[in-house]
Amino acid sequence: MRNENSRALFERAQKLMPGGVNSPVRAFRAVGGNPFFVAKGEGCYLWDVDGNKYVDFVCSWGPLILGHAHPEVVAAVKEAVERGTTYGAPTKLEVLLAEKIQQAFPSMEMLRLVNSGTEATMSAIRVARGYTGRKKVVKFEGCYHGHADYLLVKAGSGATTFGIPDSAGVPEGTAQDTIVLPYNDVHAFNETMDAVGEEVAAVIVEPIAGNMGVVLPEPEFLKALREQTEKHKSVLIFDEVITGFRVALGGAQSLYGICPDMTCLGKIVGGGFPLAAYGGRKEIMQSVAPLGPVYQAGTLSGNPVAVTAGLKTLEILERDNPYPELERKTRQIAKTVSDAAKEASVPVQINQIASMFTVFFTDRPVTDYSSAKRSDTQRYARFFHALLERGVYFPPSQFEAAFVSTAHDDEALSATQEAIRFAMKALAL
Ligand code: KE4
Repeated sequence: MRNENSRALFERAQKLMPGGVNSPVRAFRAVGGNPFFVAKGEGCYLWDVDGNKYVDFVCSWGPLILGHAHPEVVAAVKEAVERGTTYGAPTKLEVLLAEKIQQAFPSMEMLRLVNSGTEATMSAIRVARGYTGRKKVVKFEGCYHGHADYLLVKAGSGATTFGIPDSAGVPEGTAQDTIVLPYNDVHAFNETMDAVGEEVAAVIVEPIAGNMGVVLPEPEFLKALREQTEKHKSVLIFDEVITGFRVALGGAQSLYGICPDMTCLGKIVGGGFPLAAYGGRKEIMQSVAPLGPVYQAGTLSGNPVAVTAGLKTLEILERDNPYPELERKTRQIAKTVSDAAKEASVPVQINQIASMFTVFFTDRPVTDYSSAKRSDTQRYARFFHALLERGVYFPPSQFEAAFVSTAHDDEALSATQEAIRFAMKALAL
């Protein structure tokens, strides 16, 4: 594939931005080689600045469940921009989006719109600490909740990819109130809560993990989190930044029937724009300024253009209910991977739910951070590049989720299946 234009841009970008990127996972460091620079996205395709075309399974790391530049979203955003781009004052649009979020997530009795998933989780934890008057936070190894200081402790996603799960620059004092436990380990969690539960302000979890690659909760796990946080009056926070509107309109909490005290949303809810949300029980959310003593604010929070994109996206998801079809397409891809891997005698574990999945290059089930880390990341890197050469773009890291959108049509999926068969054969050599 030609790549001189991407290479030239990458040269320039590296002089200006750390690693030449505005978010680490985009730098291809985990898989080697240089990132391509995107010229355009449309439907399930990306084109780079050298004219190469890719079937996109990154989907901007989750937001684009409707694919790139969905015509109805683009039209709505164009119209919104003509009415101005930001007012710093309340609008009807924010009321409409908040109502739609609440319809999908009844546990979010009151909510606030913010600009990123990190802001959502950071704010939710501050609110939980303000509401309970406690300091400790429990998180799980391999889960990534954004880059707020106290959450960058054994974090997943790029933090794991680059082997810096505990980031530099996070003072001891900050991290010491963060307790990190193994995901899916009910015994360790119960033991910890029995010991310090009364000091725990919040337990935050990805109810379906996406940031160590996809890892599903074991049946008893989420139940234990709910029971212990109820018993010790800690706030249970579901970080549904990936799973919200992805695995179902009502997210993982609607699939597993567990009602958290607070929920964080991002990605899909912003329709491809910087918009996220946090919320939960009214009694808790009433502690947020200007109602209560917990301060949280944002110049562009509830931005009318971003809200328009989010609102239109949720309207389309409600109208079309694409979830069964998305699951069918995703299972089709997963089956192709497992058949091709068997054919090539390459050991893989595929964790898939709804339209998110991860291909782990390991011969044992992946149920937590340590089993995910046993994966052969070199093999993943070779798989990634073999697919890329054939015009299929998977996440440039073993510890991320791949996504299918409503725009992935039969033509794109069969090209992808071809590429997967080719890539697996290349691995077997
Ligand atoms: P942002 O601040 O990146 O919008 O959201 C942080 C966040 C919070 N919670 C979960 C479950 C998340 O997955 C994320 C962000 N996800 C990563 C990829 N897994 C974003 C990609 C990136 O860092 O560039």
